[in-house]
Amino acid sequence: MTSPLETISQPSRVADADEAVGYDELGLAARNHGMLLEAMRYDVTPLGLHYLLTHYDVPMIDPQLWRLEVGGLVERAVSLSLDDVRARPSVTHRVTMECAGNGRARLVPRPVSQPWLHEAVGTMEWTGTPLGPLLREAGLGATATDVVFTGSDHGVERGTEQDYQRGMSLDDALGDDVLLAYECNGVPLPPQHGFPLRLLVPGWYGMASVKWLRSIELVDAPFEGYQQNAYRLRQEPGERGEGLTRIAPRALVVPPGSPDFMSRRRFLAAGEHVLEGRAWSGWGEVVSVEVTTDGGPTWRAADLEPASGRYSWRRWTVPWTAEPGLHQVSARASDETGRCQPLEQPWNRGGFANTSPQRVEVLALDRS
Ligand SMILES: Nc1nc2c(c(=O)[nH]1)N[C@H]1C(S)=C(S)[C@@H](COP(=O)(O)O)O[C@H]1N2
Ligand SMILES: [Mo]
Repeated sequence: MTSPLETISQPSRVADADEAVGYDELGLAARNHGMLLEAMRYDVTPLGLHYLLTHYDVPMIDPQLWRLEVGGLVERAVSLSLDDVRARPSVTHRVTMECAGNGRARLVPRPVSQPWLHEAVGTMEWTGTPLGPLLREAGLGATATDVVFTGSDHGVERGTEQDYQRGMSLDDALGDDVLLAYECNGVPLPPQHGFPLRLLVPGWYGMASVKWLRSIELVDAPFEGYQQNAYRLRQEPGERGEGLTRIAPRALVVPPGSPDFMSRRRFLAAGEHVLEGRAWSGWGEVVSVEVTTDGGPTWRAADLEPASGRYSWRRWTVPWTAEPGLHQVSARASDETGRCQPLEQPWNRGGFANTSPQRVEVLALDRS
């Protein structure tokens, strides 16, 4: 029997050739805003400029009533108030987070979903308590292999009613830097970023970092729920595909000069400029950024500034003498594991991990 919810829920779909972005995608884009690319000038993305991705509605949570339940295959179930969580040892990590769907709208054909161009990224300082010690205090059951994290938000997606839930292997969840975060950039989490508490998995695509966290459950098999199954690289709908985990390397350019309001194309005075941007990878340190101003034939190595944390982006710069005329600026990153940004992106049905380089058109004007 089909659920009545299927009548209001869109199936997964790839746009027809030349099909324009629809009101459904516009509605998602208006809710889930990106980071303004000029905000890459800040080492830490100011609160409010970080990107946002919320599948359902932002839930309204009373912090007095809220509790975090830790249960399942543990020796003693634990229930914590927000004060209990805040009383635990705290750490702060500067983390670059990116949505796995960043770049989706540039794939051809376009998977119909949140239509990100390049801007689903941000770097904030997240403060919270490490997850591992809390799980160990609850006592890891002998048969526990995996952990399920549940948020307080509720909705339907592709016909499946659900609370937002994600799983991780116990080994990954016990990793050094996995955090239960209650602050970002030094203030309590705002509602849209997961108030009062979220999971934060540094280095991983954003979907792993469950917002509005209310329960942590230890289980004895990998979690196979909706969001686990959705975030996989597939060509065909029925295929198992590879699960998304860490963030693939990417470099972005701070758009130089000034923009046209509508086209976002850029202009500046011909002459000496410094191009700048950011580069990151969830697999290891970024070791090179190459930049082109002629749309690809020639690439030059950019200067990289030191990273300000294991999980945060690196600033890069490169001097540029802009001759009068039209230029195409792009950047690409490689990391210490040998992963690099491909020039041609392999397609996948979910529209994930499209790191094909951003192209910025810049008109240099002769004003001498
Ligand atoms: N509970 C819950 N957690 C969630 C989501 C969600 O919709 N519900 N979206 C995920 C996705 S897909 C991303 S990219 C990040 C975005 O985090 P942000 O909105 O704080 O930038 O949160 C993740 N955690
Ligand atoms: Mo995402």
